[in-house]
Amino acid sequence: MIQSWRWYGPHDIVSLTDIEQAGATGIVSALHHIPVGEVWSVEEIDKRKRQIEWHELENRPRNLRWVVVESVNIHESIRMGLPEREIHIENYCATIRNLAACGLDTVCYNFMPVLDWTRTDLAYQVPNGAKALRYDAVALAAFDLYMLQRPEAEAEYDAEMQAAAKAFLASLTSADRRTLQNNVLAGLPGTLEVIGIEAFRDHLKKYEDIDSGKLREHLRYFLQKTVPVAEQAGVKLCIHPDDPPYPIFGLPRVVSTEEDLQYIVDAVDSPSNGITFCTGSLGPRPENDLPGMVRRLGHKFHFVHLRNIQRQDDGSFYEADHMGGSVDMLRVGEALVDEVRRREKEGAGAALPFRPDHGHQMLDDLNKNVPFPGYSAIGRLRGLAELRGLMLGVARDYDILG
Ligand code: DNO
Repeated sequence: MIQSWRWYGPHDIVSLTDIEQAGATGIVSALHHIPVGEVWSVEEIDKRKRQIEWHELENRPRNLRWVVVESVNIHESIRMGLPEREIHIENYCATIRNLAACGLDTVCYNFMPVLDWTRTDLAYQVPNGAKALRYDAVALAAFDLYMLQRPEAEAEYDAEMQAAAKAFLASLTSADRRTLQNNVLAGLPGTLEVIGIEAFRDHLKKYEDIDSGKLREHLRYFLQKTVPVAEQAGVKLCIHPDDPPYPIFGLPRVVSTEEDLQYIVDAVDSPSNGITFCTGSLGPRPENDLPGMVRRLGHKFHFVHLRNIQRQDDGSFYEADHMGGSVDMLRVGEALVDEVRRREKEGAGAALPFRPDHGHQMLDDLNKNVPFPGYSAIGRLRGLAELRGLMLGVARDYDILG
């Protein structure tokens, strides 16, 4: 297993030296400055690779390797099944080939319409004073019903939730409302861009006629076109689950359950059609049996995000310590180590990269301005240290982290 760490590029407040000191050897990065849908050129990819792997000042290689591209994002026309998806799929294939030419072989992506991950609170204080990301079902309903004023929303929430949402909204100052809106609409990783409420309404409108059946078809179409290209180039695509793993704002979701994942891997049978297993994204749905998913689908995992969440009574959750919360991380760790052992036996190599997904904002990081929520240094350092210990303890073998 490769201990890896997400790095947003030269503007990240966490430096590559910090990451080396945290004990990671794999870097997860993307060319966030290239607009979604455009081709990543060999030149740009190589430039980032060199930034990561070569210590310019000391003129020596770093002990870091760019192991996963997270993410090459999918153009909205592909999710919507529009005619112009053809050009964007072609561009996606060109990017896959260019990445392969630069020695990159693992590409993560997601298939969430309009927004990437969604939270309502980016500074939720846990009892020890650290800050975490939280999804509050009542706050989301309040935003949906009374700020966004989505026409279909009223029919989707029961009377109790509507009353709670109304009371919650009444408790907010206008500054609180602005913060809530920004938190919900700030879903795109690696950008500081927050779309406005009008633009968001327009995006939602475009999905009026796209239900989960159609979205699945669009995903299958994308896979049928890209997976053969990836296979030929020796690249492994791995889809990231929805976060949270259920529909919000009436938008369809198709990567939320084991059945969804099974559908996806069956859609195109190829080693290049795989999964990014993310415990924090799949965890909010109590019926998702995470250790079981590792046992049944682990052979399709190309990348793993380990993060815990604490489920709360009303459908809310917050990001808990990596070893605390509702996800049984111990059992997940055991199942992952077994999967890696299975690969070793088959001679397939054990190079499965995992990363501590988000971490708490804690200690000195509480005084810093953290541009990318969840991605301060110290909370992830703690997470990685705990996960490293877990894997070593379960495997009873230092080579497991080779
Ligand atoms: C959140 C991440 C997601 C993930 C993308 C994958 O921090 O887990 O942003 O990178 O959804 O495409």
